[in-house]
Amino acid sequence: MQHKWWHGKTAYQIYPKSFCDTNGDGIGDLRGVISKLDYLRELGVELVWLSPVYRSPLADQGYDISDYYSIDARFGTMADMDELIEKARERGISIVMDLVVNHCSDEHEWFRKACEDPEGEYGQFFYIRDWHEGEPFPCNWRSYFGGPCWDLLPGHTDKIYFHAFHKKQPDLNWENPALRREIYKMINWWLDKGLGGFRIDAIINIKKLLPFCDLPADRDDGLCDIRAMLKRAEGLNVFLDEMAEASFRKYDAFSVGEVFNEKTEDLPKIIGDRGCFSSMFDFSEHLLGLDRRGWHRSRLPTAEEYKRAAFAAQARSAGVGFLSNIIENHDEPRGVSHYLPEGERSDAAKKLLGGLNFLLRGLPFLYQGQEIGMENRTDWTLKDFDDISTLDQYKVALRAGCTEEEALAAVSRFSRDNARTPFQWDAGPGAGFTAGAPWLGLNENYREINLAEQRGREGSVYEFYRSLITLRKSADYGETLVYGECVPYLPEQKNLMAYFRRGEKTLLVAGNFQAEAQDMLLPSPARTLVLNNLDELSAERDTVHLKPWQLVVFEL
Ligand code: TEU
Ligand code: CA
Repeated sequence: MQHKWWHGKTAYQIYPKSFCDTNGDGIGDLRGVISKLDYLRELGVELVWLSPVYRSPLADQGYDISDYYSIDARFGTMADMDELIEKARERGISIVMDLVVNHCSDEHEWFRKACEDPEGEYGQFFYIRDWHEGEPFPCNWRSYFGGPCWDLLPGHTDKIYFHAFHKKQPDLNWENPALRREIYKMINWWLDKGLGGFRIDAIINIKKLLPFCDLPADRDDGLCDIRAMLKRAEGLNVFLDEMAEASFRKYDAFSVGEVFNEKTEDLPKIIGDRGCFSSMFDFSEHLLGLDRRGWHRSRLPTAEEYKRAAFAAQARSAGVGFLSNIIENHDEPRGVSHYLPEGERSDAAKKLLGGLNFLLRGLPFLYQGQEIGMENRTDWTLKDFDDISTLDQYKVALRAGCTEEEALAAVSRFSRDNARTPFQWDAGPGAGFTAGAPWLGLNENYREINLAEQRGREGSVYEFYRSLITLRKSADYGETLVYGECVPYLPEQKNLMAYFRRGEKTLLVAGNFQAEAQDMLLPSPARTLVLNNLDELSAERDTVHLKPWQLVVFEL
């Protein structure tokens, strides 16, 4: 495998709106990110992905861009962005931005011009169709945020436009080479400013099954999940390869795709040495327990399911390329609340989950707050939520016959807002996030779970993550942890998640993923105990007595 500049790095996702507010308006901003660069360097991360800060009406928290070439005033200015890129570089940190090009905002000038002249040049930047009251839409696909993917073109009664997400996020027509050229020009403008690369948003949606057609309905609304269409759409890689050739490859830029439901045979084209992206996120664990009919029918995954999904993803990508491994992001509930059972979210269990994911082969991607073990809020009321996806799922649950309490319980478990509560810097007012009123309510446990309490405290979740990052960069084990193959060990042993990392050295990572103790037979004598999430270890000859939620790493 060709060695790349980013391979040995640990990545960190910042959701700027909830990271650090420096002007008291309750909204995190770029100056807040700049003020925390020394913190990020101390943690040891070297790739920082910023969720969108471009000009936007924030209908979908910035994933609805109205100007790709400017920074939204709520986050700061372009001068702040340039300063952030520069000061990050001085600390050995590359900034990665979010590339949201399946759609733009309905307030983007392209869309405004399309509404003025649907037959004109900019009308071709979107999917606009003639339509008359009472006629069926060109297809019965359901938006990710609920309802049909079609809405009236603003200012018209006989034209409609397509949106896979919210109606304020009109899909861009990637079949149009003029649109694609505009996108590549914008990417290169940002790369010329010194970005390290991009995270590519929702990119599987850019290739539609055309001409538009109905697919079998999967609910009583007569619509079907849009992902049923994506399975049938062919040719995505033609666009992705053209984009990579016109931009990323020219700059040796890092690119990580948000790719769901990919076909295994397509992996080499996506993340192989000649693939269109440097990496793609492994979402297989997140998809466990999810029911397409809605969050009210979805459940939390078990440890065994988690283990099998992780090992399957490792097997699929072995010898092909690098996955980016996560336990959470801005679209998911907090990992420790999702993968650890109620009542078992101790520091030991949080370190076990984080370590088992971090030490897999691939790029470790931490999400802000993961390093201090932030959890889901447990006191949501309906009016607390901001997220459009959550509010849609609440309605879906009610329509399916849930009571208001049942619907609220369902969305509280899966809401994206769980990951968007403000970062908990300290136990002071506003958790050190803001001097004002936060745009989204704090998790009240910030008095117990915050960085200030954990920094420098032996055995804290924060210090454990620092040791993981240090280990991955160490002279002794770095090569093995970055490039070594990942091979399951005793996969049949229930709730034991153990795997070898075989490179220059041989490491055995072993996690007791349950609340009961269990023994593990060593495959060969352990030369060194490299890591332990507890401050003790009981073993004799070839047997290790693992305590509940104990994670150990041996050099064999
Ligand atoms: O998400 C793409 C996406 O399809 C899934 O994350 C999921 O369907 C969505 O989160 C609804 O639950 C990306 C961004 O990560 C997400 O924040 C945006 O809302 C979405 O694209 C639209 O840009
Ligand atoms: Ca602010």
